[in-house]
Amino acid sequence: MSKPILYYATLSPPSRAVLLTAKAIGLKLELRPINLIKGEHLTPEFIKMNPQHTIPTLLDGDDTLIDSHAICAYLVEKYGKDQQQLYPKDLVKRANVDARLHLDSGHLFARLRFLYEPILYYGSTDCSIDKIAYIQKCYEILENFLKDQPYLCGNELTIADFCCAATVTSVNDAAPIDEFKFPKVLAWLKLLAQLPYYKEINETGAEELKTIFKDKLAANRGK
Ligand SMILES: N[C@@H](CCC(=O)N[C@@H](CS)C(=O)NCC(=O)O)C(=O)O
Repeated sequence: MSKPILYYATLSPPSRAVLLTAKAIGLKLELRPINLIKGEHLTPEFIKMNPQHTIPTLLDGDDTLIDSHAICAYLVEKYGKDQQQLYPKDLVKRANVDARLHLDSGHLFARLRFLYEPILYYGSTDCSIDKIAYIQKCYEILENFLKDQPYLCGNELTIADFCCAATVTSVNDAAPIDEFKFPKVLAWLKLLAQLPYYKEINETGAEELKTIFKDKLAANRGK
């Protein structure tokens, strides 16, 4: 059986969430890098495949899947063997994971985009305190979830941790995580960093994105 094909970029937090999930379940993917700056996601072929023109996009046989959260859930369900706890079968547990995935989609990643995209793509210089504070508001929510548990949905690692952490670690230079206000968020990131594949898959791309963001902001400001 041929491997599922992933259109992705290491700079892209949602792509990294899918890569972390694939690694956690031991699934090999055929990787096809997409350069967003060059507009490789805006070709007629790509838009035909994914009308939302986003990465990650997964091709599995004749099926096309879009959205990192949906893809992570699909991969665990279809290919995870002893790793079903990453997306639990129990309905209540699963609903909690889904809720955290929506937190990433609707709040965390949405706020990262709101800050990053105008600077990366449209020459903006707006790195204003309200955008930063808006992201840090999400850290407050994460801190509350992590109050009595090591992972976002309890004592077990789930795909919600991958999705939220890939976003947070991509924006925590512009929107720093205050160690006094958010100690649990920092402890959670440290815990995830212990995964043997985490550095290679998440950290390198996250650092690269933060550097590009800083350089672009400075260039837009004419520095
Ligand atoms: N909710 C989507 C968001 C994906 C997304 O916005 N990816 C960005 C790269 S990080 C992208 O493809 N942007 C190009 C575009 O929106 O045209 C997911 O989780 O997959």
